[in-house]
Amino acid sequence: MKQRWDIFCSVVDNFGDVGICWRLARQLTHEHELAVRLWVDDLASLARIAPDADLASAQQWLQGFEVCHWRQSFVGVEPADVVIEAFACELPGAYIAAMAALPQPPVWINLEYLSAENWVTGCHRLPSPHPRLPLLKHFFFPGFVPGTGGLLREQWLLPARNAFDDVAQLAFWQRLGVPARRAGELRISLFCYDCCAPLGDLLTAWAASTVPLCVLLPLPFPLRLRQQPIVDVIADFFGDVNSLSVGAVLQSGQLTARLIPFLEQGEYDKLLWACDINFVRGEDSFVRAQWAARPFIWHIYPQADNAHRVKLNAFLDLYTTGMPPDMAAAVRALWYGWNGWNDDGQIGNTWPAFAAHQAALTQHGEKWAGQLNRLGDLASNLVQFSQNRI
Ligand code: TRH
Repeated sequence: MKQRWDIFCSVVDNFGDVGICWRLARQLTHEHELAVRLWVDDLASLARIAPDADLASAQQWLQGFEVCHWRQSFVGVEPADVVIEAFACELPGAYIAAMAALPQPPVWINLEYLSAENWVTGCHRLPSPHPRLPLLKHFFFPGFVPGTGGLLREQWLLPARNAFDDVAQLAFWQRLGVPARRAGELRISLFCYDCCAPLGDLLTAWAASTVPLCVLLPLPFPLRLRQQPIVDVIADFFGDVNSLSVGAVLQSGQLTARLIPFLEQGEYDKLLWACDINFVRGEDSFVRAQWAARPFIWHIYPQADNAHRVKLNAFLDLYTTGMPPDMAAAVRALWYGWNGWNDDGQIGNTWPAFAAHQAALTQHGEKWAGQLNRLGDLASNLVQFSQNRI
């Protein structure tokens, strides 16, 4: 009989929590032959990245595993052999009680957020006994260095990326309704938080670029376009307030901006592979950009007291290791500017130096992805960890 895994996902906001749990559930099902049940409290967020999801179903089978709407009482639900609590979401009390009542309690793992900070290796795999019940929970940290759980990476991912040749790329652009690249054109994908990124300033720099630039913006809420502040910035910049809709093509100087639909998760990978430079955010798109091995810019999830600045610096320290100083400085300047930390609040002046290093950054991205690859992948590392405890 297949080993049973339950993954609990409470969506705090946006798409990262559910995006990561969905990816993990799929990989455990397809690559480790486990019987996976994914509990999600927000099916609408899931449906953004997995359009087959039925918003009205309390229980459904998608891509070979069970997806349950996490809103029921949980009385009578039998716990799985391995229980993943994603990002410290609180498991239902009845489910915890049922775990404790089993002769052999499940392996209980809290899958943590991703961070490059040094303390992570000291906390990875640490046990935490339940204060009252005979249950032990372990903390499991993804990460970028040995001594962490690594990053999510499906077995097919790098072979598929390597096989994504010019023909596949052309077919992808055709599916999106985007014309083939013009000679010398730079393609950029742009996924960022609505708040804080100095997009207007960057658009100005892009319009004045020496090469043609095509920027693709996937928009999560096509029917609520004007409620997304980023769309206002775009409308202001292009002076085109009324005709904005998904599919819009806007032009200024060397810059063409295309508003595209939010893509199914697998198609989003292809967008990252097909672009020369990727602006990503949060956690999952940030990781996918690293597997895409292209130059990328991280809009980090903003936290109280600028805690995210420490996190961003910790990552930059690792990622820029081995870069020539001027290249590392160009990366840091654009990343700081994009996250709102440049002293003058400007970002446009940091773009030319970053763009000048595009080819070298692509080479560096390959090396960096190879280094990450050697850590194993998060799903396999989770499986190995749990097998030693069952
Ligand atoms: O959406 P995010 O900001 O998500 C999260 C949440 O904010 C969460 O609370 C926070 O803790 C975490 O970030 C750090 O960014 P992220 O993580 O990149 O998730 C986006 C998901 O959406 C990812 O799985 C990729 C997917 N996606 C698509 O499937 N299609 C698309 O077109 C795009 C742009 C993204």
